[in-house]
Amino acid sequence: MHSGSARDLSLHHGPLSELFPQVESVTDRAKWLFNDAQLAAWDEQGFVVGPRLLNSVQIEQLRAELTMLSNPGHPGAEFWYEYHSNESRDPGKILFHALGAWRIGIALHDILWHPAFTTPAAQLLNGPVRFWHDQLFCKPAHHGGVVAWHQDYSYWTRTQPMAHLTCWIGLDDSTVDNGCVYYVPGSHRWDLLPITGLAGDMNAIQKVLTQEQWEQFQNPVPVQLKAGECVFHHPLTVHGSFENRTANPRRAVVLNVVRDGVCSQSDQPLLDGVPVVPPGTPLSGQFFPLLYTPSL
Ligand SMILES: O=C(O)CCC(=O)C(=O)O
Repeated sequence: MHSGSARDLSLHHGPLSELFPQVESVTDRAKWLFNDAQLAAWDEQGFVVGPRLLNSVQIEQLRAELTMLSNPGHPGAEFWYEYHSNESRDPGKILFHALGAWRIGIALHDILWHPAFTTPAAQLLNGPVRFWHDQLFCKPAHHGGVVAWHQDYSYWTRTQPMAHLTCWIGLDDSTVDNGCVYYVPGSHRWDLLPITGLAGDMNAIQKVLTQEQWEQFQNPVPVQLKAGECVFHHPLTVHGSFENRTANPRRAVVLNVVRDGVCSQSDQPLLDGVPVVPPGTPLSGQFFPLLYTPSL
C-alpha cells in the first residue's frame, strides 16, 4: 500500500469543514428528534427510518471521497482498521467493505458530528453519543455481492454493556433491485446469535436459528431509501442485503456509536492498530470521540 502523506483526521474531535450544519441550541436540534410514533416503531421493530440526513452537495462530496478511497493505493491507506476491496472473494459478487474512513476523508470525518445524526442517536441511546467506528459498504453495478444476515453485536461483544446502535446512510437511492437493506422485525428481542459470515451465503444464518426464529424470519422488510436518507437499527436486529442487479452502484456510509460509558472487555486492540483499552475501561481518547451530550 501507498505509505501516504495524509494526516490522521482522528486527531481532530470536531468538524474540519462547514459541510454540515453546526447547531448548539436544543431548539435547533428539535427538528431532528423522532416523534412518539417513530420511537414506538423502534421499540416494536428494532429499526426506524431517520431524518433525511444529506443534501445533494453533501452526497456528492461523500461520493467523491468514497471513490478516492476505493483505490487501495490512496494516500492515508495506513489509517484503515479494515479494508476489503471484495470481502466475498468471489469476483462475480463484489462487496467493498472498509472501516476507518473517518480518519482519511474530511466529509467522512465531519459527518460524525452532523446534528441530524447525533440528535436522534442520543435519543435512541438515551444518553451521550460516543463514536465506535464507521463502515463503508459498496456494491458495484451488475455484480455487487450480498451482505449476509447478521446481528451487528455478534461482531462487537468485546465492548460491553450492549448500548450500541447503527445508522445506515445511503449515498444512492437504495431499492430491492440494487440491494437495499432488509430487516427482520422484532429480532432485536432475540438472544445473541453466533457469527455466520458477512459476505458469503444468505442461507448461513438458518443453521443457528430456532424453529420459532425461523418462522419469524420469513418476512424480512426491505427499507428502500432515497440517496441521503438513513435508517437506524438496534445491535441485535437481524439484517442483510441481496445482490445489486442494476447498472448503477449502491453505496452506503454506516456510523456505529455507543452510549458513553460502554467499556472494553478485551486485552487486545478493539480495532486494528488502535492502542489497547484495558478491560473494564470506558471507550475514550483519540479513536473514540464523544460526539454529542444532550442537555437534560
Ligand atoms: O449496506 C449493507 O448492505 C449492509 C449494512 C450493514 O450490515 C450494517 O449497516 O450493519
